[in-house]
Amino acid sequence: MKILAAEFVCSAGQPSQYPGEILQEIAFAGRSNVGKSSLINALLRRKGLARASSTPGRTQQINFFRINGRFFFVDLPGYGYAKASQASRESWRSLTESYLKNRKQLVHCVLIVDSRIGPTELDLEQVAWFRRNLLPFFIVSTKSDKLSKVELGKSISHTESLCPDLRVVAFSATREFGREAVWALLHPHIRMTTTHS
Ligand SMILES: Nc1nc2c(ncn2[C@@H]2O[C@H](COP(=O)(O)OP(=O)(O)O)[C@@H](O)[C@H]2O)c(=O)[nH]1
Ligand SMILES: [Mg+2]
Repeated sequence: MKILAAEFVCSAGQPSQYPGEILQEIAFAGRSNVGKSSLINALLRRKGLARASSTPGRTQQINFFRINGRFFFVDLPGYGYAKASQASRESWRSLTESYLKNRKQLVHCVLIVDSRIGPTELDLEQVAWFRRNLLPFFIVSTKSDKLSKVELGKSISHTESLCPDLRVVAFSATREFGREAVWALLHPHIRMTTTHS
């Protein structure tokens, strides 16, 4: 995928703030601080576009990025921030669940896990939730640069065993490792309306 344009469009704290345009959307979900924004930046080769914050739990809204004027990347707020209050957990749940359940133009999701840790309880709950709601998705196992080749192999097998029938892609934002593999899985879900590829 050649990225001709990638722009931040808006942050939404409620459905009325979603973009009005009808373009296909790909949503990225994962624990707070897992590396969601870094994955988005690496896929788009735009440093700092999706703010890669080192402070977990700060991104509480849904962020929309328009790519090539044709589709959106949607950065969902991260879950599992230990210091989050009950009220902010509930507001996270109602915001993200209503987006994921009701957004007609959502065509595919990406669930990001940390390759050093593997899927946590919360990640597995998210996997089950995606399945229950019939949302198509695959898993990106990020921060793979922190592991040796052997450790990474074990981590991916572990993730695959916990998440049967799901594609798991090893990724590193710092090394841009796995970037093409992620695009290869996203590509079929983005309808081509121009001749660019
Ligand atoms: N070594 C390494 N660090 C990463 C990678 N991806 C993200 N990080 C770091 O992890 C922290 C959280 O990343 P961020 O993208 O903001 O996570 P988000 O909260 O899920 O959006 C930041 O300090 C990033 O620099 C990666 O692939 N490798
Ligand atoms: Mg982020």
